[in-house]
Amino acid sequence: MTNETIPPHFELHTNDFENDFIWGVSTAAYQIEGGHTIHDKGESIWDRFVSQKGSIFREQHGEIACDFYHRYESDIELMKAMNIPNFRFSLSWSRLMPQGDGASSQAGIDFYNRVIDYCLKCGITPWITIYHWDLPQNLEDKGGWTNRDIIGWFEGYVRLCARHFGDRVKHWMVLNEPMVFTGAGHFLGVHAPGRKGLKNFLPAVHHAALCQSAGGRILRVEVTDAIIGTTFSCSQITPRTKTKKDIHAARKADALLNRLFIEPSLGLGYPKDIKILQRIEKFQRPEDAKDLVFDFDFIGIQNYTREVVRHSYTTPYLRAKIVKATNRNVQTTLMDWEVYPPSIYAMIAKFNTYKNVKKIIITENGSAFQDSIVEGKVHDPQRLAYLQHYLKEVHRAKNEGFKISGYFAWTFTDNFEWAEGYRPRFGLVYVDFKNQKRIVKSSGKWYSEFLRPLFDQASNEKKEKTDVSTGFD
Ligand code: IFM
Repeated sequence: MTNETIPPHFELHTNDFENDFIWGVSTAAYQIEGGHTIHDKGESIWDRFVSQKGSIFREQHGEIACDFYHRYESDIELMKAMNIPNFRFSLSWSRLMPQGDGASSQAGIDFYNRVIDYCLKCGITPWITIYHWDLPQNLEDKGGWTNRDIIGWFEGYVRLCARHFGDRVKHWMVLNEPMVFTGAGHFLGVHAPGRKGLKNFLPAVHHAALCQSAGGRILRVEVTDAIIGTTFSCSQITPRTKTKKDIHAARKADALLNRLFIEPSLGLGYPKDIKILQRIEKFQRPEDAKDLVFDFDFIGIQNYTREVVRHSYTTPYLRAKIVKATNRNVQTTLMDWEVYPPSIYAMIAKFNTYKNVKKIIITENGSAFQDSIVEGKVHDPQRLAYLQHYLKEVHRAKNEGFKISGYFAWTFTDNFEWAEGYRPRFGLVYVDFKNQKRIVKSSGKWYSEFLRPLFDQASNEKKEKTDVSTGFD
């Protein structure tokens, strides 16, 4: 690692954060594992969705993805070589329970046992997300998230995960970004399972919110020393103008994008700012108000950008519309998301205001830019600058005394970016999908150097060596 990639003005070090600040990388099962039909794995909604023509960029799919199923050892070794102390990954429900309920798969359980054990062998702490969007297709066929029975199915799945892995895994997250899998998957139809409209969205929201807390309660009972969180997507919302109409539109977008799932879990109910949300009442039972609540040990927030919002007569239900970043003459990533570092600070500040949020962890943050291999190396100055500038904002929040206690970069290796396929590369490590070769990008090298003091400190403390080592230049 040379200093060439670090701007001279960048003076942040891990010791500027508290000693117990958590650093890591995040991934998700469908995006990296591949092995989609191996052993007795069942079909998931993403396995099905990618096979529907026109759903995914160039008809790409996650059948092989990063082949993490077979390459987990070398990937975890690389993580270790990059001084990354915490690895957040999700479990595939249909790998563990092929039909979603009923019988479990021993091959699936064995796979995650191997991953967990290898992390621990390498001195890396595993952080598990129970559900990152890949519902078993068999459950979808019965209505999936729109069917209230999902609560029972989900509880069975959480119990299985906790009982098999809870002896070694102490850090758990129940759901990944429920707003995205309900919004994109059940309202817009652009993600699996491709359902559309309020009739799907509202019950999916309510059942996901109930599963969020139910999952937390099961983990609390099954893994008594677990640290339990859940994760939310969030973006700073800026009204396009100072007119009343735009400000009102921005408030509604904020309620939908940032508050919809956190507030019921804190006992505040669903945000009242959006009339149509009141229709959730139709799916509510008297006991739900208290069942929606769970005392999470931490809240994971996932921030990438901000949204500028304007009033719009033509947008059904919401009357609010996002002004595309590409129409605003700002720097954007390959996702057409604005690069706007103060957004992460604003989101930490926002979640910090909830009295009952005990700790906040950034469980995802990252960027997709065009990468190319030049003389065997991937130099990615834009991703590096993004990472550094966002980290500065996290540090600002920390300095101001907010309850922020960790940061996970999205993501370790380039992977399958859902409907966008493999085009947007978010990884700190480049993957050549033709031969599965990994190349640590400049941003990954920088993150690794940034984290090195933690690694040195940990090795000094432990005075113990594992037999695993992988070099990268
Ligand atoms: O790739 C996704 C991830 O699965 C969930 N959060 C946002 C990431 C980037 O779009």
